[in-house]
Amino acid sequence: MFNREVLLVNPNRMRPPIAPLGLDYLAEALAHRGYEPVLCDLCGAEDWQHALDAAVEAVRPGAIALTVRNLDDAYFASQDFIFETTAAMVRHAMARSPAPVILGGVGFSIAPCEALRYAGAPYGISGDGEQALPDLLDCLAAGGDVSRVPGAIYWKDGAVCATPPAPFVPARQPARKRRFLENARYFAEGGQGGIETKRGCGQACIYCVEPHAKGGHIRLMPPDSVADEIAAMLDQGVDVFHLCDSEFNHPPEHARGVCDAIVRRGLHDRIRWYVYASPVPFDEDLARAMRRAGCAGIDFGVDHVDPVMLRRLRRNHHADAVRRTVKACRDAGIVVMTDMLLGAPGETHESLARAIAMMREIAPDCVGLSCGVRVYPHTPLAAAIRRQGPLHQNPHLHGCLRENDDLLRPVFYVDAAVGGELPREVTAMVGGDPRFFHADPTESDGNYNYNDNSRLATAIREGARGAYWDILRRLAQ
Ligand code: B12
Repeated sequence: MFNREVLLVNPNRMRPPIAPLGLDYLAEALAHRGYEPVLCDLCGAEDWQHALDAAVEAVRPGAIALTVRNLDDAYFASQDFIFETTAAMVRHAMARSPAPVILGGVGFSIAPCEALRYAGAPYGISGDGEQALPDLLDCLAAGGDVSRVPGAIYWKDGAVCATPPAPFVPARQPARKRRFLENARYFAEGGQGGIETKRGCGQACIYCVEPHAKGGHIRLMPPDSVADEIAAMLDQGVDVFHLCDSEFNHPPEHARGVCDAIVRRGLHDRIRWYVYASPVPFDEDLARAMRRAGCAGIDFGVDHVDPVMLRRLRRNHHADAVRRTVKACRDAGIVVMTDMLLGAPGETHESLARAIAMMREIAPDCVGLSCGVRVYPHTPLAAAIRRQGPLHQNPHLHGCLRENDDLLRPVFYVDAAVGGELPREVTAMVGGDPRFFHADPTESDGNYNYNDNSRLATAIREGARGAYWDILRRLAQ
C-alpha cells in the first residue's frame, strides 16, 4: 500500500536562514487531502547526507518532495549555483529510497523542464503546489497518467514533458495555520517571518521570472485570511515580517484591503512588516495606510531612472514617480530602499552616471545596486539573447557561457558599452556613500548578498529583526 507519509525536504542551506514558506502552505494542503507531511529540514543540518538518510530511514515515505526556492543567488559577484547541491540531494534521496522524488518551488518553476533534467528527478510540479502536489500523489498512488495532472513535469520516452498548470484558487484552500515549520526558530535565526498576500504578476519586464514562475495573472488572498495568518504567527512569537509578494501594491486596492484588515483585527500595534513594491501605483494615502498597519519599510524595484533604460526594460514608471513615491514614504514615516538594476541592454557610462546622480538627489534611505542582469530562460531578455547567436560569442554576457544553453546556471548581461569593469566604475561613482549597497567583487565590504552573510547572521543572533537591507542600513549608521 502507498504510504501516505510525504517527506517534505528543505534543501536551502543559506544563512541567515529563511523559512521555506512554500512547505508550510503545502503541508496544510496535504493534510487537508489525507496525507501526512513530515519535515526534513536540511537548512541547519551539520551533515545533510546524514540528516536525509535518517529521515528516509525513520519515515520510509510514500514520496519525497523537495522545495527549490533558489536556483542560484542571482548575484553577479558570487554566482553561487545552489541548485548543484540540491541536485546532489535529489540523487542521494533517489539512491536511498524507492519513493518517487518530486521537485517544486519558485526556483524550480523558473525553468522546470531544464531543472528536472539537470537533477535527474522523475517528477516535478511547475507553479502552485497546494492543489497540484496532492493531485500528483493521488495519481501516482492510483497508477494513473501523470500527464493529466495540471502543472506536472515528467519524463516520457526519454524526454521531459510539461502539462500546463491550473489556476490557483485561494478561496478553496484550508486556513493557513502555519504550524508545520519551526517558525519561532527561523525567526530567532533569520530575523523575520514570511507571509504571502497574493501570487503572480502580469507585467512584462524583460528580465523577470515572475510571470513564468508564479503565473501571469494575480491571485489574491482574502485580506481577512492574511490577518488570520499574521495572528497565527504572532501566537508563535513572530512579530516582524517580510511579505512574500513580488510587489505588494499590485493591485493597490488589495494592498489597502490588507492594511485595513490588519488594523480591524487590532494587529497593527503588535507587528512590523516590510514589503517589495513597485514605484507605481503608489500615493500618500497608501503610504499612510501601510504605516498605520505597521509597515516599517519598503524596497521598491525601481531598476533605473533613465527614461530610455526604463523603456528598454519595459517598466512603466519614470523618475518623477520614483521621487514622489520616495517622498510619500518619508512623509508617512516609512523607511525606503530602492533597488537598481545596472548594466541592462542599452546601458552606457552616461546612463549609469545619470542613474546614480539622480538616486543621490531623490535620497531614499538606501539604494541597492545590482550590477549585471541575471538572464533567466523563458524571459524576453533570454529570447533576445538567443537571437544574437551562441552565448560564448556574445560580448554582453558573463558567467557560465558554455554547455549552458538552457541558462540554468548563472549568466549575467552587462552591456558591452559599459563592460566587465562595471562594478569598479560603480564603486567610483558611489564614492563611499554608505546609503548605496554595492558589491564590487574585488572588495570584501559592501556585501548585500543575503547568501551566507555572516554580518547579518551575527546581527540577527544579537537581536536585530527586520528586512535584511534595513538591518544592514542600521549597522552602517
Ligand atoms: C520574499 C522573497 C525574499 C525575502 C524572503 C522573506 C521571507 N521571510 O520569506 C528575502 C528578501 C529575504 C529574499 C532573499 C533572497 N532571495 Co528572494 N524572493 C522572495 C519572493 C518574492 C517570495 C518567496 C516566497 O516566499 N514566495 C511564496 C511561497 C509560498 O512560494 P513558493 O516558495 O514558490 O511555493 C509555492 C510553489 O512554488 C509550490 N512549491 C514550493 N515548494 C514546492 C515543492 C514541491 C515538491 C512542489 C510540488 C511544489 C512546491 O507550492 C508553494 C505554494 O503554492 C521570491 C519570488 C516569488 N514571487 O516567489 C524571491 C526569490 C525566490 N528570491 C530570489 C533570490 C535570488 C533571493 C536571494 C538569493 C537574494 C540574495 N542574493 O541575497 C536571497 C536568498 C535568501 C535565502 N536564505 O533563501 C529569486 C530566486 C531566483 C533564482 N535565481 O533562483 C526569486 C525568485 C526572486 C526573483 N524574481 O529573482 N527573498
